[in-house]
Amino acid sequence: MGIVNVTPDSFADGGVNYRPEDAIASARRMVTEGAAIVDVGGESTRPGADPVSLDEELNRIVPVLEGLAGTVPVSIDTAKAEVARRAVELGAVLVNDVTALRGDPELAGVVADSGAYLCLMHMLGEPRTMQVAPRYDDVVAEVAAFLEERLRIAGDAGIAEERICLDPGFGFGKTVEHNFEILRRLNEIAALGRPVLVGISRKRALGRILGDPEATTGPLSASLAAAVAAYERGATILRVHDVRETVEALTVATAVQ
Ligand code: 9MG
Repeated sequence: MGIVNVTPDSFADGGVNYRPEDAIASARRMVTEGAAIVDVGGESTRPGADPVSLDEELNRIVPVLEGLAGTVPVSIDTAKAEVARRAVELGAVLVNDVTALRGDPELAGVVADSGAYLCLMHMLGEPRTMQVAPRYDDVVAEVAAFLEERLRIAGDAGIAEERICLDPGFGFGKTVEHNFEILRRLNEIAALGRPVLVGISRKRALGRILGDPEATTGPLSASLAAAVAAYERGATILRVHDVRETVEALTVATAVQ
């Protein structure tokens, strides 16, 4: 899954896809590099980010989806039902909801009615405050229990389980140690029986494990190591900025397996 942030304020990619023509070109390039799907988002979810209005989010993503015109498999990264509805009309096939259906009460209905796929992600708190002293007794057990519960709630809302993937939410209300504990024990998330999506590409935990306590991003080398580690522990979808390099790393990891 290639990442196309249509935002001016992403730490990880410096807002390179803020202009629609750049976002469209990036999405097309990612698919030629081996992405099965591109995740288009108009609202930053980085730690400390402020929410954006519905109009602003639509203004950012609609021209991109119109420009792609269904030529590329698209995931829409949104927690807003109206954005998801518009995106699905414009050809999006997956709704990537970092709130796991806790943000907008209408979103489950949009997903159920459209037959889109859905990603349910774990987050402790909300982006503005989530990195303020996150605490768990057993982070993996708690994330797994949360995802199981959200899977049940999505099913109750009429979304077929076969269309849902689960995501432990690297960096969303987790310390560096929490993130690495989840990565080490990712097989426990895979044991829930749904495909596991991992988004750790360029995240700050990677920069911090390399020795910079103030890092806000991580380098490509660390992102590739994390992608391979996740793949080896059962991840099936990797949400990444660097598609070509990740496909190459995973090709080698697959050959080893
Ligand atoms: C939008 N977004 C940013 N990070 C993410 C992650 O780790 N997973 C998912 N599903 N979405 C993410």
